[in-house]
Amino acid sequence: MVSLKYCQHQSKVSMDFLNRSIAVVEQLIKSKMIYFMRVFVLIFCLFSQVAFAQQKENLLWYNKPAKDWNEALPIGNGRLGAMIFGGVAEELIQLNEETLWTGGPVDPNPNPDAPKYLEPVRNALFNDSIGKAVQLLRKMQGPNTEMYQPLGDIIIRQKFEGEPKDYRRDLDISTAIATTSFTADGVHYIREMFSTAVDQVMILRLSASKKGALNFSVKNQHELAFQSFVNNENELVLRGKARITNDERRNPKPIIFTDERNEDGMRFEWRVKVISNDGTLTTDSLLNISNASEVVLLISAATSYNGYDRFPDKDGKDEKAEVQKYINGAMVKSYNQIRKNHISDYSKYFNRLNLSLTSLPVPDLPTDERLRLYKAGTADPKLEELYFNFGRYLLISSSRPGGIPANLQGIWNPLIRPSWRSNYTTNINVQMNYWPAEMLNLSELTEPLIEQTKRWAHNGAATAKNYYNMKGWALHHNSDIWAQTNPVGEGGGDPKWANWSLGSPWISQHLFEHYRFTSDKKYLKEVAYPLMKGATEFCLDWLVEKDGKLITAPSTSPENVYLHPNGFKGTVTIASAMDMEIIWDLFTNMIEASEVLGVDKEYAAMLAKKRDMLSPLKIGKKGNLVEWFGDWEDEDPQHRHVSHLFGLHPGRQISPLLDQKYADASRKTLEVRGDGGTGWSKAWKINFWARLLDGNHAYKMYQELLKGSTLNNLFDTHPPFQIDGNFGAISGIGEMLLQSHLDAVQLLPALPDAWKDGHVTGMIARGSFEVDMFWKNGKLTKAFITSKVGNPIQLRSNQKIKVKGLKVKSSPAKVNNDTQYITSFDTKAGRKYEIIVE
Ligand code: FUC
Repeated sequence: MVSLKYCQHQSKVSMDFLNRSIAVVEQLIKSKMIYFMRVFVLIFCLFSQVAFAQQKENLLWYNKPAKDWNEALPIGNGRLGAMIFGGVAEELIQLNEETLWTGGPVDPNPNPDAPKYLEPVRNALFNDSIGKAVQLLRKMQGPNTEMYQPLGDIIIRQKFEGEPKDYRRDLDISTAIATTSFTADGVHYIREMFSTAVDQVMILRLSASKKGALNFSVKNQHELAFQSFVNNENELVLRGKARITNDERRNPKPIIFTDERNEDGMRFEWRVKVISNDGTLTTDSLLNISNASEVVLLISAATSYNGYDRFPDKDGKDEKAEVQKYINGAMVKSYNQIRKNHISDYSKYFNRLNLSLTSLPVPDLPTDERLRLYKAGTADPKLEELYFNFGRYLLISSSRPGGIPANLQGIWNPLIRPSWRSNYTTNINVQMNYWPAEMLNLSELTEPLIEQTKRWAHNGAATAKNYYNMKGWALHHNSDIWAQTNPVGEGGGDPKWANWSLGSPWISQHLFEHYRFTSDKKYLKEVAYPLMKGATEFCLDWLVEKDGKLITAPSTSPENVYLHPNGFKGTVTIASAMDMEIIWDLFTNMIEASEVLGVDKEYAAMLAKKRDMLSPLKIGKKGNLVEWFGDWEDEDPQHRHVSHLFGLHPGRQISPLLDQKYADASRKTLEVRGDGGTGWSKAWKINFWARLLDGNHAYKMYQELLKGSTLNNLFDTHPPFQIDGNFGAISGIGEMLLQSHLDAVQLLPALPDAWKDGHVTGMIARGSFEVDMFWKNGKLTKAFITSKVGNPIQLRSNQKIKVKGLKVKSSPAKVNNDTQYITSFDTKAGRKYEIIVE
């Protein structure tokens, strides 16, 4: 075994502290220094309580192993992920690597016949021949996307004497470290695991409180064909290949790993290296460790993925060399060094924001038990905080600069045929993943999405041209690591999802939002604006003029079905509200961007004219916001998508601060839709209600999500697990506390009665301001605004405020029956302003 220098356990800082302190106390007793001992015990008690209290805040913990994947605990460094089950005699750790996908680069023109159907589709729609339009749209479809794949499993079989007791497993989301521990026959065993972005390895340390008491074996496995062996370095190696084809559980295809030219079929490899100071290692097909005291398993993985446009087999990276590189890099460092670097890297993101919703202590119960009680109606604001922080943990662990965006399951997927291929769905899901990033002070983590957008723009230009003969770039409803952009469905998909075509304008919103939060003009000029302009070009070509209005045709309202007054059901129509709102949003952003950059003045004026011609928002007979071209009923009035409220959130076209009648219509729409839905649907509704400035209803939706759509490991469930709900929910909480989409920075816009006293520090508002807020009895008591770049600011608050040291006036503004206050002032970059409530 390789030996590596590392000092005693530090995983449980407070446990260690306890042990060391006991030793000191014993010393003191021996030397009869009773007086000093008393003083010491007092100080120790004080400190250890602080340590425990701090740790418990951000801890998911359980007193039994996971019974299934939905109870296992996720760790990740953006690229390497694991789900830890915490088994005692048999531990299962299921692994992922973010680039392991089926297939290879896209065919830019898979359906050369597609363009010829566009005019007939439009004619059919204009003649209300919806059946015919659907039939024709199927002919305009292309291949389905590829699928995200599992990397394989590690199985650890541990031998010990006696019955295991004092079992516990936890995930500390303040350090991103998972720990499993138990006692057997008087020996305390601890397993500590994390995935570090610094060294690109996962590391698992097993230890026993008694010298030489560790006896276990390590095995690897994969559901598909693989090679496994122990190499000369005593590393357990698993080598495999991803399939070249994709399929679905309900329609499996034969498993094929290679094409004739060895182009596709991603290669992958992962290794487990054993490092220990004592004990013995024997190898057969397994690593067998006996009589060790402390063992570190160094795990790294790589695939041959070499970019979205390169064949992963033929032109793939040397994955073996990559794995070797990571292992070699980590080998020269001590465990404690790796651990320390990991914590400081992770906490530089995590510690930026702090939310407190209560001064109550954390209930001393396992997380699953707390969730069970919450579902039964017991209030637990600490659980609401924990879920919020867990969402931030998940984003930091699944989306890191240099990587690819978090997919439908972030980076955690155990299945070779995952639901919805664990891909990117662009009609809500992938966007929802990134809603919280900017405002929760994780702006850098949007980099993978921005980079992916460049790839979409490249492939999407071919799709716009080859499918529609149009300019710009198009992105349809599904995508993958290969940045596929064509309509999916393979001729059999329902157009209500497969042919949805407005991915490029929607994703462009994220490009502009990144600018709005960071004020980074260089980025706006060089990256965002050209991509946004490409999406605009597509939209301009895609719009059709009809009766003096600009409309889209074909159009859907994902993935809903209408009941036409003429007695037929339909999915495809013209000018759905969502289409109009998305295009309104892009044109508005383009107009603002061109102004900021001082470019394309005439172009912007043309866009403003076109924006005015867009088919307008309508209010229906029920007082609802109309979803379809006409005020038609829905087949399912409680449908999970609420696409037509795009303008309320994530857009900025509808707001009670702009025009109460559309806000009221949105409220009515939400009332008709109800408070149910899938996990992500409830998450979206938190955001909607927050934007309607109804904190209590937003909070109700948060409760609905926690009660009805949350698994024991706090993953969101559709069902099954989808990470979008986790991210959408924490975005909603952000919207309850701070809004800035209408240029003013609104403090505590939708605080619910349930969160009477609290504070949040480190949130970000558009215009590049860092905001800290403190409140009592539901009212703001104090705030701090740090101006990052020196933009002028307009604050909107429910109370009259002053700015310490500045002569500013807080002027009243009526919103419905409430009075709000507007306070404007210039700021200096880097200066922190104290806001005092009068
Ligand atoms: C959209 C939703 C589904 C699911 C899928 C991944 O198509 O309508 O509910 O979330 O994405």
